[in-house]
Amino acid sequence: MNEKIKNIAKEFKFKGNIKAIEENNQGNINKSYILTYEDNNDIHKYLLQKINSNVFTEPYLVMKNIELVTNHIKKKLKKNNDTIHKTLNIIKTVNDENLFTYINSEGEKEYYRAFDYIDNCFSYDSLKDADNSEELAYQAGKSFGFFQKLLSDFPINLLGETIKDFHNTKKRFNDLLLSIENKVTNRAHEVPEQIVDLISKFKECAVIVEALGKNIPLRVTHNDTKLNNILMDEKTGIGIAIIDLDTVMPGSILFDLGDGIRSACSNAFEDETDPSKIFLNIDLTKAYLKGYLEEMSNYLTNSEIDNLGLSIKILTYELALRFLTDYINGDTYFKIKYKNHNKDRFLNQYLLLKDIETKLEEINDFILKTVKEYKKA
Ligand code: GN1
Ligand code: MG
Repeated sequence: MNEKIKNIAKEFKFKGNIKAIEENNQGNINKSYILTYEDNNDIHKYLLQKINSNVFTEPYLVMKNIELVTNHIKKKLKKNNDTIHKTLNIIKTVNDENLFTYINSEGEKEYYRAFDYIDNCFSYDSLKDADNSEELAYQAGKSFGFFQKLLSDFPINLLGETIKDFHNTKKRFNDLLLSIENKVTNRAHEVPEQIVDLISKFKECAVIVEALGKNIPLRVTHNDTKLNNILMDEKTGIGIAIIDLDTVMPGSILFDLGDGIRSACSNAFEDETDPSKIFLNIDLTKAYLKGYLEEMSNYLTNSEIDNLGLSIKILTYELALRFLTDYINGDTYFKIKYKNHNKDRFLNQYLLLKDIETKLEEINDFILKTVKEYKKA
């Protein structure tokens, strides 16, 4: 058993005796462990995470946001007698704090937090090989729609901005230009045509961030709506919980929809390198939108509806910028598994972006038609 983690676990109000520690390698940012405890004859499972404090420089603010948002969701679920859906439940430290901190042997401060582990669920990294992929895409869209619906009356001024400019396309674009200028590596020379093309798309891709807080309202946004952040019930297949609430912040719900479809409806994993496999699956996209709009049609403003389709393009553009910037900067942000990992991820998102552009008209028509249907309902 990992002795270090076992000792850290003693700092939390977990029930019973520790039986197992299992590392979970899904995320690109934090380190996660699944802990199993035995309490008399009951088994309890917990998720213990080390927060990446290079990325999340204000871990207490992250936890405050999560606490506020999950309390709001819990209250709503209770009021609606909803016993199907769940949300994250923070397990406090023995000192009743949201975080346990300690200084490691290198003198760095480490931050740990814990949640109940939501068991008997599954999640997907990609729907490409799933048998019932359309049903799953529908559930994915519905889950994030439901999440946003529950939070639609949350007082947005209570939330702090934990990562500044997280979905600020203009800032992400400038970061790419800076990385090219700074030349930490010479890697920008490997993809000159793609860079020229990204520059040409900048103006169109800046429209959401330019309208944010004006035409497009600020709302509670998850900001990391990857497919594997939805837990689906093993028996029913229903999406029951949205996890990974670290980036819950004020933003536009368009960020969530765009990022969600980029992630769930791509035909390939984010690091697939075979170009023939990288495209947006239009049937999955429609299924996702159907689920999302079923929940959200009556809560969206006209300016949000008008930009839903475009948001898919913009969020894919943004992630392409981010992977490329990190590649040029020498891979300091995203965890990589091999040398050109960020380059492969970039090229993947770039191809996905090109494909999305060819499908936007069809997507927009579908959105208008579907919103009309549900607005009546
Ligand atoms: C990161 O760690 P993970 O997989 O939840 C990133 C997201 C990216 C994603 C791409 C805080 O999320 O923004 O879309 O990788 N999260 C952060 O795989 O930067
Ligand atoms: Mg995340």
